[in-house]
Amino acid sequence: MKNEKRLVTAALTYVNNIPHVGHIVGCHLPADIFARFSRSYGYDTTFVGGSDMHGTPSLMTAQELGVPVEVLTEELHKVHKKIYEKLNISYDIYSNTHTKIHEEVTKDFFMELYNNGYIREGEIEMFYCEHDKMFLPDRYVIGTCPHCGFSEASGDQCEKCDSLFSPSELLDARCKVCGEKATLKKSKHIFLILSKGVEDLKKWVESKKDVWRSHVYAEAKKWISEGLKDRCISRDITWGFNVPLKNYENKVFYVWFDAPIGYISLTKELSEQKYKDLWLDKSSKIYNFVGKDNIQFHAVFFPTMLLEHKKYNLAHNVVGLNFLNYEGQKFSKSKKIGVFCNALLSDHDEIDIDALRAYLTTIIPENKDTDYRWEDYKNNTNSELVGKFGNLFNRTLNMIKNYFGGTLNVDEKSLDNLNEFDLEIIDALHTLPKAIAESYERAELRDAYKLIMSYAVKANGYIEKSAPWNLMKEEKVEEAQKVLYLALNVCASLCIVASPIMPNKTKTLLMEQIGLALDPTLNDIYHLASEFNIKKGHKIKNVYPIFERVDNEKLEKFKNIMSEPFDIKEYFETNKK
Ligand code: B3M
Ligand code: ZN
Repeated sequence: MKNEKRLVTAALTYVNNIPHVGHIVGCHLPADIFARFSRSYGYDTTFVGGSDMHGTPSLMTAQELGVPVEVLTEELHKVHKKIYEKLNISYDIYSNTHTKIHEEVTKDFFMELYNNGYIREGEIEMFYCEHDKMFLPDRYVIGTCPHCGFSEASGDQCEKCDSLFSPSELLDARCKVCGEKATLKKSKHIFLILSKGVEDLKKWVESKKDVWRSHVYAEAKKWISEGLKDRCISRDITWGFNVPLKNYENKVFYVWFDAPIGYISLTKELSEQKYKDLWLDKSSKIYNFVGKDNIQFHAVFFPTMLLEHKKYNLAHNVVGLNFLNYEGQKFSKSKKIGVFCNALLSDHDEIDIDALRAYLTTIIPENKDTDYRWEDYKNNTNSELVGKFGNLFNRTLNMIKNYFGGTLNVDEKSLDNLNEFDLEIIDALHTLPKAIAESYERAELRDAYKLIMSYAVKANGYIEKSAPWNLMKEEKVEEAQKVLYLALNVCASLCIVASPIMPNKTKTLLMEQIGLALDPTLNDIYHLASEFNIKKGHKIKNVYPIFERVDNEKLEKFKNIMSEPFDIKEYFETNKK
């Protein structure tokens, strides 16, 4: 085991709907692959996640559906949890931000900031609805756009002409809930003073220049150079944690104040010891995986909160991702454009989770926006997973079965007469797992996948060049055994290095087909990927193709079940009955 204790976090997803594939590749999957790799590499790894329960969008959705917001978020939280389980996201805890423990941690965190002088009061002007007796967050206000005259513009932006404006410019403002006139009214709020922590923040960001991806570093620098204005951290809504200050009892914390503190609470909910080891002990390392629109909060806003609070560790790496598009377009629920995850809630034969994970890995938007394309899903399955990866296992195991009744009577020590092809593949076994580990370690998961496939291609090439079928014809039985022995070792090695991406298939291959009593998802196992794991007299178990080809008909079926957006209204109507 390595000494380093690692905390891996994936952004806490809002639960006003269910996730689509963009959320999966935008943080849950890369975080999971990284966490799985970290465990396998011997880091003492903890992976936390949860639902972000608070915020205006959930409250609005609940009101639109006529469901209490507690019920809406709790139900959708369960749905989210099931989907991530189905996708094999290996959270050590998947909880949520509406818990007792999170309320305590948030309030303590706030009081510490307050007592240290980082909180000030201030007044802002907001729309108010006399009828509903409530202040209206931007999304609750509609009116006429001051630029194009569109009559359904919302709070601070117009969907029609794309302009942004300050809410006071909106003409004929109305309350979205009841349609009555909305008027501007002053309201007292609390602000987090960001400027006091800015020098420490600058130093911290500078220290990340070579650690973070360049677009994350650049975004942090941009926010800092624009000057950090104090942030309003209270809201006049009824959903969230109440601000524990006199005269603020009716206000709640801004969702982005409590949500990132959620990482701390989730760790604490998992175990008190882990909370101490990961948040208080300076030697731990935290990795935040976050979508594009969350970068500023993880690289600027939350770190400033932590710096001002002083007690907790800051992230070592903020792994910021970009956006995923769908066949060249933006995901859109209303237009049914995209790949939604509700189909994962029921069993469908068409869905092969590891084939999906593998394809999604190829489109993780690491350095730029990427595109989900069904044709690419099909090609990846057929040419990479079936044609390269699966084929290597299938032919190797089949030849061992057919030529030697499934048993190999050689081992590493009895190898002699190694030719240049043998030496080349042995060299690959010694070096490629290391190169793959380096890609994983940098969270460059697409590269890790590419290297894995090139490793399989190399092994296939080795078999082609060595042609055991000819050796058998020429009665060079020992040589044929040697070739298949080396190939089988590479197969075992591939199971270990590919396990973070395809945990199910690689486990089946290693344990049920190759027949080694070795679970590739175990902790601290990665070093075995560069070793000869097959012993003399080894008997393989079963042989069958591990991936299935996707033809157009199957693709069409899969596409249809995955393109059906989740009907939240129907879901709650059926669930109420
Ligand atoms: N809930 C935004 C989102 O779901 C927000 C992330 C919180 S991370 C602490 O994309
Ligand atoms: Zn109203």
